[in-house]
Amino acid sequence: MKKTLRLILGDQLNHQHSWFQQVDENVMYVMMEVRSETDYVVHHIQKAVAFFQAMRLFADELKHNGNQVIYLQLDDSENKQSFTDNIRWISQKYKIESVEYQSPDEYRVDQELKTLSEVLHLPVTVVDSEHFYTSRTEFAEFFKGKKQFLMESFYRYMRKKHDILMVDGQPEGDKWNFDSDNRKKIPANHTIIQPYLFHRDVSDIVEMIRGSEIKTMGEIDEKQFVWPVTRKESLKLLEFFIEYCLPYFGTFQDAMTPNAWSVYHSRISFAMNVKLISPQEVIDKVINHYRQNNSISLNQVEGFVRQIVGWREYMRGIYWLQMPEYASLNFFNHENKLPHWYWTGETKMKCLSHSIKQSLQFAYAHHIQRLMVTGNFALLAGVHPDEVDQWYLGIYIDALDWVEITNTRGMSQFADGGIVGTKPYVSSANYIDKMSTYCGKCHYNAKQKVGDKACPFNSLYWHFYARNEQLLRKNPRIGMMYVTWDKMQPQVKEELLNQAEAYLSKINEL
Ligand code: FAD
Ligand code: DLZ
Repeated sequence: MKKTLRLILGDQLNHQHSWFQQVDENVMYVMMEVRSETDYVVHHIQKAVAFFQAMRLFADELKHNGNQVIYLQLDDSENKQSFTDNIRWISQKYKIESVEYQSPDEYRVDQELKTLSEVLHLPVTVVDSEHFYTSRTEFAEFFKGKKQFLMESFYRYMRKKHDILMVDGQPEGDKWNFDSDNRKKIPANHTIIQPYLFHRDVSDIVEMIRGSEIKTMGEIDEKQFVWPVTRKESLKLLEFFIEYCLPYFGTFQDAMTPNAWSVYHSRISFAMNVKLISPQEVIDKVINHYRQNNSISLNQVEGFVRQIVGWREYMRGIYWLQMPEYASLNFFNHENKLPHWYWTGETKMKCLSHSIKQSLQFAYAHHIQRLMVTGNFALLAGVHPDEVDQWYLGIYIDALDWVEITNTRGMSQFADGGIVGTKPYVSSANYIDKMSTYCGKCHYNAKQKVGDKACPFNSLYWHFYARNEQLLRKNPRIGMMYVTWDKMQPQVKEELLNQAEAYLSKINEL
């Protein structure tokens, strides 16, 4: 029998993959911790640790089940520090006759692995990762011939195709979207549940990373690592979410408060992105629970289903349709640097200081903090999308190019000029004040537009529209903003623009 080498990437920890359904003595698995993956961006220390810890435990389980596994640790003397270089020497050493790998999720790695056959002079087979609802090309087929990639039409197609929350071909509750019941601020007397955390000792991995002098950002409590790194832990976190957070998920989906870092969000993105759990089993469990518990309202469940069946699959579709060009789009030609305080949280703006500090502490911020606080500010401040991408790709536990870049460059920075969204997600302080309890505790005044205490979001908001008028005025979803702008007295406009310019000139001191 031919000896086959199968590569498992760090985000392919899928126990249910057909590869693992039986042990084959002619198959050797390889997993590797490599500098090519630790160094392509400055990762949060918790992100690097989570990947290595989850990979090691996955390899242990494969071995325990009787599989042959080569696991290269980062500090292994044989480690050549790249996928290709390691596969080359392993193939020679073990007289490998064919190589197999699962379709990678990242374009960069996909390109590298496509050259394997040529480099190794061996037959190489690519198989599906058996994780997503959609294939890489299904999105392109669905939107073929259409001018716009509307998430809503894709989402409805997915709901129908997979019969999710459907009754006789119609959406359950007779509506596709329950956003009008959602988007509530946290009431003053409401106590949010504490997040469910794990307490794993990961000090050996932290020591290895520090010893290898890999550049990282953020903090870690190495004796009590809080993220799930096994399938069992991932399922436990999901159960916790379903039991305690799902009943409020939709209602407080957009709410922000300095008193809670994840509100009622699931925090399962890392577990799903590394494939310890699948989107289908998450959705099945959520819907089963909803069916068995009359107390959970449809708006909570639909809001959650939309994120996974809609947004997550949609972003993957956009990625594979638009890469590699997508990675260099810069619709507004923004050129500025990210303020220094994106790496410390040391700013007087409470919303940014809290969102950034919690990101450094937990490698996590929820969607609205990412979109309407850090993303919103970077866009208003005219930061180059490359800078913004690097920051998001590094700092979050769940950050992988396919879902980071589409959310950051696309949804958040509108650098794609409207491929993902129909208009930029920007707001003045008004939105942040409406959805959060940040502004009451802030140095700046959310209601003030000019003056020392004026919230920077207010003048930067108008500066953004004014400087991008040529690009945005004709957008039918934005037109009203220019009606308001046109009605302002010239002196008011000038004051706003001067205020914004002053803030931009001392952005590191805000
Ligand atoms: P929940 O709010 O509980 O949602 C459940 C799940 O839905 C998430 O786990 C996630 O898998 C999925 N989901 C929700 N929103 C999105 C979305 N917009 N796109 C894709 N999937 C979604 N998500 C990542 O997984 N990796 C990233 O690198 C990433 N970068 C982002 C950058 C920016 C600027 C923005 C605005 C969003 C980004 N997101 C990213 C999407 C989203 O913010 C995270 O998926 C979510 O915050 C993860 O936390 P959670 O598991 O508690 O999510
Ligand atoms: C994020 C990450 C890191 C930090 N390190 C590794 C690694 O050493 N080995 C590995 O296989 N994967 C790692 N990953 C996740 C990869 O970036 C991800 O598996 C690939 O990009 C595939 O899309």
